[in-house]
Amino acid sequence: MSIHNADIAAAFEEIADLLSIQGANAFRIRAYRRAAQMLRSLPHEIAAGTDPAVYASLPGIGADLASKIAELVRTGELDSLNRLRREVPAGARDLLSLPGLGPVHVRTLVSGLRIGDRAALRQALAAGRLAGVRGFGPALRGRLEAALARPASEAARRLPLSQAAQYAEPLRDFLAAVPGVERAEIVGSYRRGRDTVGDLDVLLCAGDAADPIAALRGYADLGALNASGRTKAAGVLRNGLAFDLRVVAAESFGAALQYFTGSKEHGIRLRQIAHARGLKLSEYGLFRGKQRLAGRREEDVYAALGLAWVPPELREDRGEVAAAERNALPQLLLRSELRGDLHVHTRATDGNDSLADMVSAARAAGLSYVAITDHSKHLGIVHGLDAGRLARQCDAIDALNARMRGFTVLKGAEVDILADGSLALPDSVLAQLDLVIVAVHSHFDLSEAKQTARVLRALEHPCVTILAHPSGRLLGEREPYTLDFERLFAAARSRPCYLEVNGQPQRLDLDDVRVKAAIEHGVLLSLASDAHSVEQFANLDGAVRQARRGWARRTDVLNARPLAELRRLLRATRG
Ligand code: DGT
Ligand code: CA
Ligand code: CA
Repeated sequence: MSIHNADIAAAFEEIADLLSIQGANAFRIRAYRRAAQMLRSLPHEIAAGTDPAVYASLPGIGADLASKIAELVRTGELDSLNRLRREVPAGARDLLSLPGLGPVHVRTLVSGLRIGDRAALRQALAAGRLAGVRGFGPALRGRLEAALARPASEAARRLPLSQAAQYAEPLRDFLAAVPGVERAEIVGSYRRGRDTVGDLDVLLCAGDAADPIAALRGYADLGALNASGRTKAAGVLRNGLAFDLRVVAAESFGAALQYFTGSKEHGIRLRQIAHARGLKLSEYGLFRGKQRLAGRREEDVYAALGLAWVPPELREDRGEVAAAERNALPQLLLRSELRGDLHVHTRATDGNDSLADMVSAARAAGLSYVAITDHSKHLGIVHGLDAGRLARQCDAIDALNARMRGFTVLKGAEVDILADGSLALPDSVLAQLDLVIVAVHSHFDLSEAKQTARVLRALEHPCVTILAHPSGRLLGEREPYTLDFERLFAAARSRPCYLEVNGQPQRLDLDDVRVKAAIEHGVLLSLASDAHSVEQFANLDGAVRQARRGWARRTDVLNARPLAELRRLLRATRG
């Protein structure tokens, strides 16, 4: 059996969770979390062999973690994780899956208050025992009450796209290589580039002689398979990800691609248009009576309905069908149109690589400028920069710029928005930077009114350029904080300042719906990798995908502008 990066990351993340419930050393916990984050962002699979030395060369992986990776690759299990699972009661581990509850909360509940499972937590909330307990403000208590009132099935987990990809791509490659299979595509929400996927939908084009479903029975990552005949199957992969599979003939492939890419609502719109023209649209084709008007190619299906071809990212019934009828779909942003990246970390704070290496990697990613935005010194941030260290980093950037042609490094910082909306670095320091990113990294559970007032106050600061990951969500881990986005968009537009689309696989923040709303408010977006290591410039792909789902064009994006224009837009924020 094969171990994917996502499996190793999940194991390390679980170790970190369990260790922090136990109150273990914060440094040790952080090492596991950073390793997990690094593994999730690697563009290639690492499970090549069982020699720990190979893994020790990865950023942030020391001898201990390297031997754990080797053990996982060799045995599929980790002794130390199994031990932790025995030590931490199942009820306490289950509490971690509740929205808004991190390991520190769970430790407070379990060790401090003897609340060891959902039932006990429900009782404690009802009895008002958590009022006044540190970290359990009214917003979090309300969220927990709501979550505990929902039946467990509704909390069924969706997988972040990046994790699904680590299973989807090998599955597609495997099926594409089965003799007689002409095409293999992962369709459904995966093809639409949605931030999370419920299941994978696999579409194959194959003639009668091929039997890909029989071949699939020998697939190493297969958990279970439920097939009915040679054209239809459903199953689960070893990591619990479910899939549906359909095999169709070439003359229907385009229609099936359209049908199973969805969304369901987009498909319904198309069928309404077909119906109005006296036609019938199905996964087999577009028909007038028995005559097939289109079906082989997806473009033909749209064209035969009088529609421009709709990029999969837009197929959510958010106005795209009407736009396709008028031939007025937006010219969606391309990755190749990004000129720079305005949110990047180095090992001066919590990144893995040096300034010089990050700059080389940015150039290699096809960019022509990059802003270095290490963290300000503040509680909870490792080695945050103070004024002195930031000044030295600025000198190093000047020296680099003096040596380079055709590439520019901008000076920036990612500064915490403190609880009251003030910033964690003094104005005199901020004024010397080319740009200032601000972000919420604490006090996630303020009321909507307080959180909104806090963030808006930060944006009023004359040095602030960009609000990073505006909702604060972490997919599968942390809900977005409550914030009045209408007011945020209005404020960003009039100030002006810019809003980030953070491409970290677990953030993808702003989300698609809010990207569209921000653009409609006339707010410019900064698409950012938030790279903490050289590989993570690949996060820009995720930011672009998300922005496309929000209808973003080149002109909506701050860092799609050439440097001179960017500089003008940066100056425009200086109040
Ligand atoms: P997911 O899996 O929750 O992330 O979302 P999807 O969009 O992949 O949904 P899924 O897997 O249930 O179905 C895949 C596609 O198949 C869906 O996007 C459109 C099509 N489809 C499925 N069920 C229906 C249906 O009842 N009516 C129509 N028109 N299309 C459907
Ligand atoms: Ca699906
Ligand atoms: Ca499905």
